[in-house]
Amino acid sequence: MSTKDAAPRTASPHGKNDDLERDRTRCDGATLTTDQGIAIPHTDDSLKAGVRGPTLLEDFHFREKMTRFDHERIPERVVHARGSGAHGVFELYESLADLTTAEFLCDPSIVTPVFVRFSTVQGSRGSADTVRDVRGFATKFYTRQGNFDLVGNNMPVFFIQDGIKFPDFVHAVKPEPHHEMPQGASAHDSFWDFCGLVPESAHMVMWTMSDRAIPRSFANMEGFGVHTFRLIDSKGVSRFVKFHWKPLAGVCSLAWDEAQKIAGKDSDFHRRDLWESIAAGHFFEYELGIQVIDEKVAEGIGVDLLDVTKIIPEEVVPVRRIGKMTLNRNPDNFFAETEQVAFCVANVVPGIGFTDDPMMTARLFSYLDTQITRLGGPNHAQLPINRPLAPVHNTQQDGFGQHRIATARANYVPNSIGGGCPFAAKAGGYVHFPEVVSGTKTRERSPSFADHFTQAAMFWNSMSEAEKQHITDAYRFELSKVLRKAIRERYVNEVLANIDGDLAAQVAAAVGVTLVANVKTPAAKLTSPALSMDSSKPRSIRGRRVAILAAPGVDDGQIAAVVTELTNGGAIGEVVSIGLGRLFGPQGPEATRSFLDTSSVLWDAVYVPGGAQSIQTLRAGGEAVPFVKEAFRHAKPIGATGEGADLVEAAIAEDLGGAAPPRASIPGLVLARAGLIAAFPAAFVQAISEHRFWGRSSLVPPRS
Ligand code: HDE
Repeated sequence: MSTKDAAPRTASPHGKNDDLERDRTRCDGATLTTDQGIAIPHTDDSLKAGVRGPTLLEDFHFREKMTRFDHERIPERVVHARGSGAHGVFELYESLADLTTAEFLCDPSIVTPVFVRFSTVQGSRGSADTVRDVRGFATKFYTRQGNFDLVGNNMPVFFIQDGIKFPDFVHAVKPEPHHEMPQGASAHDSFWDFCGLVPESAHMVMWTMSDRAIPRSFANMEGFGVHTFRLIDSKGVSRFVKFHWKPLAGVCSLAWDEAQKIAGKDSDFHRRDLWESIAAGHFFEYELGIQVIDEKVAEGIGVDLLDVTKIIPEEVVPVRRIGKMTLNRNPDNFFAETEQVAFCVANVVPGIGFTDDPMMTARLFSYLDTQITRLGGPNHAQLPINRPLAPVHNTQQDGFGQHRIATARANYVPNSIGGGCPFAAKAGGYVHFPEVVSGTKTRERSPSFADHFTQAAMFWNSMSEAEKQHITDAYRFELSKVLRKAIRERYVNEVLANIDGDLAAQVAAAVGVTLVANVKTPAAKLTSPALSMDSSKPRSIRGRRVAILAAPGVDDGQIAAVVTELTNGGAIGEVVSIGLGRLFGPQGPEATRSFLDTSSVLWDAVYVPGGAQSIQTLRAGGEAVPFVKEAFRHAKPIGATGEGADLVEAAIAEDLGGAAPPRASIPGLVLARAGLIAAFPAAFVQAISEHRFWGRSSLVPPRS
């Protein structure tokens, strides 16, 4: 029974929130002290020999305060440095006891607390959110059997097939070594050099050139465990499984021009959206999905499931939705929670197991290893955000940052001094799947990993016309930034020509290279409709932000009707004006944004209400028309009532070079003159729920 629409239950009384409560400090009425608890009466002046004399070394308060400050930063993650986190809960729809012994997947009455961290990959901690990049989607399930970390991405494949190449790939995509540029971007020589020489990256690069790499919100991204894992049942039978997250808000993205501008206007765009949405009670929701396939059956589906550059199309093995995750609580402290959280692919619970995917094996080593440096030693599992809810007993000891005081006299197993404690688990402990393994040691790639282009072409073939155009534009943009012509030539001729001839030709023409290769587009024209974002578009306006452009003299009644409709649907409508405050009289709406502090790119839709004087002021001010024009370019829904329609029509005519087509033929444009005003709010909301009207680009003449 799906409980998809039910409100999330709160986690159990002993959930992660209660667990973290032990460590939350509150300052209400407290006295300032040193770390030793010594009360401090004064912290504005250091201890000096005379009011104009030297500061004394004796000043322990000054020394402690400065030393602590000097050591506040820890190394950022070597990849995925920029991230944002949230707490939540996972609720299972129905028992999967026929597939796994993992308790949190067998008992629907259990509410499992989770912590999720979303991230970009390439940029540093302070880089912009809306860059073209893969997004990390890492989830820590605090289950009663210990922590299960699903450390996934928002794309289901990866750039390389063997983890030994990960350092090379990361060096190539990160800023170049001599001048540390560019930040938060793959559009540079070393990335395209590597990808041109490593064609196994072709499929993943296709995904990163698609709009999936510029999501509108973390709420609008799918998530993927990427690797093939195992589910193991109580009889020890193992089946292959791929994990998916399906966002209930639908999948949608920004326009590339918009994403670049947002990076300057509000580099915290996704972080702010996550934070403000949760604070406003618009929780982010995702269903956990699984594709389960018998290992023997998997051998016959034409792709090697140990190869992370391949997917199982959803049309071949459907995704079964098994539960819902709701992100419903912002962290209290960014450093303590989002920065210190440590995910590890090796954190699995009984009933979930690994496969021989050579990328997975590398990851099983890398995460704990990197965290020992990043979090200052081996005891980071004791940090509040990382510690499991399940009790921890073992004989591991000492190391930097040990927080426990072990009282046992025997710190080894087996022992008789401590009565044998801690005891090995009698039942229910983690047992590795007893896979039979044999083989000759070799540094070779399996021939079953060899086909790099069929699924890249399948992705391309499955896109809508608008998606194909965006992908083509992305290749053009990125390769245009590559300074060395030989790298551009190689990518077009040795990679794109193997995927699609038209794509290769269009990109070649734009980046100044000649398509010399025989186009070797894969013979089988495979498609998978589920790959198109059109198949999972948003259906509601929840969380959408609508700019209402108004000046004194506006028709308040029109604003009120639209705001009510937006609020009812869970969207936010804010008045943007020539200044902030109550510009429309004491009863009128308040302008919470002005043209000075916001920008068209920060909104999902624009509404221009009527009122002759308001429209006259807005047009004279010179900001409103470009605001609407830009929204039009970015394919956003635009609505206007009364005289507002004049302003919108003027903006569109300007954008289309004076030749505005008939209004009815412009998708996503909702205009209502006097007679239609009553029906307007519902029609406008309907347009917003469709998110974007990419088809509109055919009306817009190309930029000179
Ligand atoms: Fe990671 N990855 N990765 N990765 N990865 C890290 O671990 C690594 C890969 C992913 O929000 C690091 O603690 C190797 C695939 C996410 O804290 C590091 C390989 C996928 C995050 C590391 C991969 C991911 C990381 C850096 C190739 C999708 C951020 C800091 C074998 C399934 C988690 C850290 C967070 C972070 C290694 C490939 C996802 C260095 C060696 C494939 C979401 O350990």
